[in-house]
Amino acid sequence: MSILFGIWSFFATYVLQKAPYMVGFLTLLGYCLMGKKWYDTLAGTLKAIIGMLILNAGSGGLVSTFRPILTGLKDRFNLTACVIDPYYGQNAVTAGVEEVFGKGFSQAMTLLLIAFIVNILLVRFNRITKCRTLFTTGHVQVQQAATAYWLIMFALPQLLNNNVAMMVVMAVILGAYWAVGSNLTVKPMQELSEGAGFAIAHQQMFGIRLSYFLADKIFGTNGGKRKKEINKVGEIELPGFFSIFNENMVCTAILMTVFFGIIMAIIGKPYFVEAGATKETENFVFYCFNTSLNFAVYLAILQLGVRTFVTELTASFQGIADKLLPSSIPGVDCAVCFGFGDANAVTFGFLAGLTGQILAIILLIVMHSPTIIICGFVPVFFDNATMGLVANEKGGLKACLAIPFVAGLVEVFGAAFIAGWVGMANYGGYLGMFDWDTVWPLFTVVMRYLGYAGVAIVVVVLLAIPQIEYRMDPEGYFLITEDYDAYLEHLEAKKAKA
Ligand code: ASC
Repeated sequence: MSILFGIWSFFATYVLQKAPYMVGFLTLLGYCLMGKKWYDTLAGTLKAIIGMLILNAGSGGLVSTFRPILTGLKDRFNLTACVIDPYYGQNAVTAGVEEVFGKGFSQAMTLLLIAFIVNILLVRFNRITKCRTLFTTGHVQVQQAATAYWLIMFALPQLLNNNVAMMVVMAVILGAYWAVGSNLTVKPMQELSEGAGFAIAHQQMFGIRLSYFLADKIFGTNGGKRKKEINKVGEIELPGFFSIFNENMVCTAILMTVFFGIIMAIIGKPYFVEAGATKETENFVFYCFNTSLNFAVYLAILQLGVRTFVTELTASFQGIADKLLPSSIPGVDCAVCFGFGDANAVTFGFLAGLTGQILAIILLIVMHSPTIIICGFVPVFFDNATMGLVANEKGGLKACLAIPFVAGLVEVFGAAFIAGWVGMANYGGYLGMFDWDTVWPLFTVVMRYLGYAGVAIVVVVLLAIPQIEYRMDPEGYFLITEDYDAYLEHLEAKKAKA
């Protein structure tokens, strides 16, 4: 028994929670199931792990360089504010959960495991459930388990005396959210990547689908019903001087230097000297310029990581789809989609989202909101860049700017409401990613006011979503994950008939 527990504990700590090794494990399993030669399996597994590690180096570099700049605003102006950022959110749970609910978070790993099993079962029986995607992003699952723990205990205090009921409720809701949310991104991602064979398993999955839907409805062809030229970011030929913006690295470098240059100038040199980021003797303008250029550097690293691991993971996943989880594809980190579509849409989506968030924060201050939010780098960049990229595919430049801008407003207002209401703002942070500023607050309200009936409503609504999507195109629904070329032919045939 203790050996089994040891194996499980090793797996939970070093595989389940660490995306590179989870991806490596799935690649290994997939290739083994396909009966690949051992040395090809070894090579593929290593490439998958290394690719994810490179991706993490890129996203980690972005986060560690640019997060302190945004939170510097808070320190510089002595604001008591709630930072929306997954790591601040996790710290807030750790710091506050015991004090507020009299319950520590020692059951987090059990919750994670049961919720993951719920996800696997929903995919295993997908002829009934219609769920096609497996969540593989462990670090995000940990953050979400922590936040869901708080939100659900707040909504259903009656669960506090019943550990078993609490675990079941939480695991079912969280597992269903993982399966259903990532399933919603199948279509946007298959279109964006031209059938690369992955979905997104992150924190803005409903946001991705909403962005895809609205971009097409408002700015695009409305499902082919409207004749319209879509001016995608990558297709716009800028004249003269502006043509340099067509080059992604140059565009990112210039825009980030302007944006972060302004923010860093507002914060001022003494703050950065005190934080040990620069020296009194170093030229501050040079420091700002160099820091801003690193944005383009980390983005390039991140894209290299994507190119390294995506083919290995999706090719090997075929083995899992054939033998264990039929018609399924892996759900991966949102940064993976930055390797597809128009690279500049990532930058534009981020800047539009940041503008929306800053405007919303100013409004909170002006309206004397009891909870003031500070934008964290992770939501403002990863959410809005992803949604911008998706919006651009369906609705072009205008969608790529408008949708993340509105999303930026929603992220701040949604976070201010939920973090203030449930008391997480008092501990300085909230997860703050798009789904957690929209659908999760909604779940919390429903459960808080309707109790167990609310739990049933949340679960039924979640599980109904893939059913509705399936009914809209029963023949194409599984084809899109099984054989993308055949799916495209199916779409053509459908169009010809109509
Ligand atoms: C998150 C989180 C990160 C980033 C990363 C993006 O939600 O916790 O570290 O997004 O996953 O690549």
